Amino acid sequence: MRRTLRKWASVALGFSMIALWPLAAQALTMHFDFDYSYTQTGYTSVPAVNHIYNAQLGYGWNIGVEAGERSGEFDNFLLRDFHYNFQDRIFMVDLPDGPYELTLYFRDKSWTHDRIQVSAEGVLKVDIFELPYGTTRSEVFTTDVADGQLNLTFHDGGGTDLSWIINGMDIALMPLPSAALLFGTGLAALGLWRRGRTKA
Ligand SMILES: [Ca+2]
Ligand SMILES: [Ca+2]
Ligand SMILES: [Ca+2]
Repeated sequence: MRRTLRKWASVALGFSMIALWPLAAQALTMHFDFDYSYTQTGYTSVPAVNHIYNAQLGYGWNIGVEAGERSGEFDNFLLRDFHYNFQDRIFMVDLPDGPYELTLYFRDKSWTHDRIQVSAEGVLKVDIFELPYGTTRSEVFTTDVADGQLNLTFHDGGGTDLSWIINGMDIALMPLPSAALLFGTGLAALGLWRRGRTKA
């Protein structure tokens, strides 16, 4: 009786873990292109207009922003255009809680920006003293989401130019020990089940 119970518990655990693992492995990355016009392949467009957050979409700005584009950079749809504003704006993305690695891309072919600051979940993560025109900068940092939503505040901290900019962003859920654990637990449970079957 005990063996039967253990057998079926193992079966249930094994299959639920195996079923859960691919879900845990899915949707671990998101890519946003803050567009004026053209969108980089593999990226989700945050368009020049109609880019306000709504729960159905699951991402967007809290308030409208400006969008800009520089001609002559048609080779790279991510870096040729950008969003910017003179006041603080928050970009929000609904995400499962967890640790995330973010990569933010900054470039303006024609205009130098300075003191671009980005906070994630209220913590300052990016502080670019100067972004000379024609240069590309990528900033990588980690943040923990614990409330179901990533909140990125873009701020210009002064200097000569008074607007922050953002061209693109990659979001990746950091490698989850739990994903490997789930898989391992699933395999172990299946092993137990097979052993139980052999004995029965
Ligand atoms: Ca673009
Ligand atoms: Ca500035
Ligand atoms: Ca949050």
